[in-house]
Order: sequence, then C-alpha cells, then structure tokens
Amino acid sequence: MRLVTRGDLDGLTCAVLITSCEEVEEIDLVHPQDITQKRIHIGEDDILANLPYAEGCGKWFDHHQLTQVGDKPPDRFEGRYGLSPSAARVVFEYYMCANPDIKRHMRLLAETDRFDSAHLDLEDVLDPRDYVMLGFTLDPRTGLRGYREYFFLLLEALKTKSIEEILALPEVKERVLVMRAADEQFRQLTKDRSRLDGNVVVTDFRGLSPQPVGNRFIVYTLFPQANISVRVHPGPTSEQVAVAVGRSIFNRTSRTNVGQLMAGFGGGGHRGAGTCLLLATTADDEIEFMVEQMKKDG
Ligand SMILES: [Mn+2]
Repeated sequence: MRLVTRGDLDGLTCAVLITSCEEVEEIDLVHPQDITQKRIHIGEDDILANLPYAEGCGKWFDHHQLTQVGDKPPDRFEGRYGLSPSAARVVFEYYMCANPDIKRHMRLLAETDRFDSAHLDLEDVLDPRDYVMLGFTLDPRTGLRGYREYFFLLLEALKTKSIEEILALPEVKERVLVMRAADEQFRQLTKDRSRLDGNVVVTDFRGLSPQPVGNRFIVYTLFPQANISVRVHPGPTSEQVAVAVGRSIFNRTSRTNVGQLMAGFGGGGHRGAGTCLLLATTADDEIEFMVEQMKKDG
C-alpha cells in the first residue's frame, strides 16, 4: 500500500500509527489541494490520511470539515471520518482494537491533538517544549526546506526513541536553532506588516523576499485584542496569492467558521483555521470581503 498524507505533525502521527498496522511500501506527502484538484492519481492501493477524500482510494481518514470542492465521500467507505482534534485520533480509533500495541503512542497522540487543534497556551508559543517543539520544527508552513527527509527521519525515530532522545538528534537540534532565530525576525516583521481592523489583524507579507518564516501563533501574542488573523503571502505561482486565516488561540471569541469561509474561495480548513489561494488580480477585494465578514461575525 501507499500512504498519502501531509507533512505536518498530524500527518506524521498518522504515518507512525498506519505503518504500525498496515503494509506500507511508500509514503507521499502532499498538499490537500493536490487531492481536491486531482493533481495526483489516487487508487485502491492508497491510504489517504489527514487529507480530503478522493474517489477510488483504498482507505480514508480525516477530521477536516468537508468542502464543496473535490470528491464527496460516499455513505460507506473503508477507513473513518469524524470531527476530531486530529486525524491521528481518527486513525487510532480505527486501528486500536485490532492493534492494541499502538497504545504506546498515547502521549504522542494526545500532544498531536493539542497541536493540531491549536489548544496551546502562551508558554507553548513563547517557549515550546517536547512534542509541541517537534511539531513546530515540522510545520511545512514555517517554510524550512528539506522537510520530506526530515519527516522520514522523525517517522523512524518516533517508533524507537523517547521525545528527549529525538530532540537531541543533530537534525532536530539544528532546526530548533534555525527556528528560534527565525522567530525573532518573524516577530519584528509581523509587527511591521500588520494592521488591526476591529477584531481582525491582517498581516501582509507580499513583496517580501525571502518570505519570513516563523511561528504563526506569534501574531496572537502581539495583538491580544484581535480574535482572528489573516495572513497574506505570495502563492505558488506569481498569478496567485495565498491566504491563511486563523482564530486567535488565546482570545477565543471569534464566531467565524473559517473552514466554511475559505471554502467559499475554493480553499478549506477547520472551524478555527483554514487557507485558500486567490488570483492576484482580485485578491485585495476578496480579502476585504473576508475581513468584513469576520468583523460582522464578531
Ligand atoms: Mn489534521
């Protein structure tokens, strides 16, 4: 079988669990829009995890809100879907009875839940530790290069090593150092490039080269008044603009359903966070529309 998942902590924990329970010969890391836009072929030998449903797949595990784009899952399918703090939790529930051995990953799973659903506290953002730290080093959104190799290194390490041993690996230590330095710069650029509009903080990184990388929750420590954030950066091509929206993880009063709002622009996500790609020519008007909706929602 081939496992197709995404290269974040949730995808990694899915991979740890699924490779413990299935014969997986190959793992591919993809973006959810690679699935919805059918950029990769999915067949009956494929297990999809932490990604949208694709017709004809062997098994499917996910916890994201269903979007209007892409294939609709049928009433019956192999695998499991549910609104859960992580896709890994959905995978765990599916395999646990037949594979009780995976219970040894309970702590990894609990921390993946917390990380993927952004139930973090101020300390987790300002001074992250163990699995939360590991999650930040893996986040493809932080833009660190070579994450495929890194993902596979961690996949093997998590099966045999403690989190302390993993954080002591040279590859992990190096990423932690790079991230700490990047976060300092990111904090400053976020301050410079953000404006508060009612309850919404809008950060625009367009025109910056290279793109700043850093902890996406820092903005909430800088703008405690805001309950939702919009981050704008260049898309994968020059005709596109990428937008990432998230409710504040500290000021939890926003009523916007972000996944639903993003789906209206061809993207997707959870109630609390989501992304979409816009055409550069119309992006400003669309972003303005989103912000107005977030202000109306309160
Ligand atoms: Mn997830």
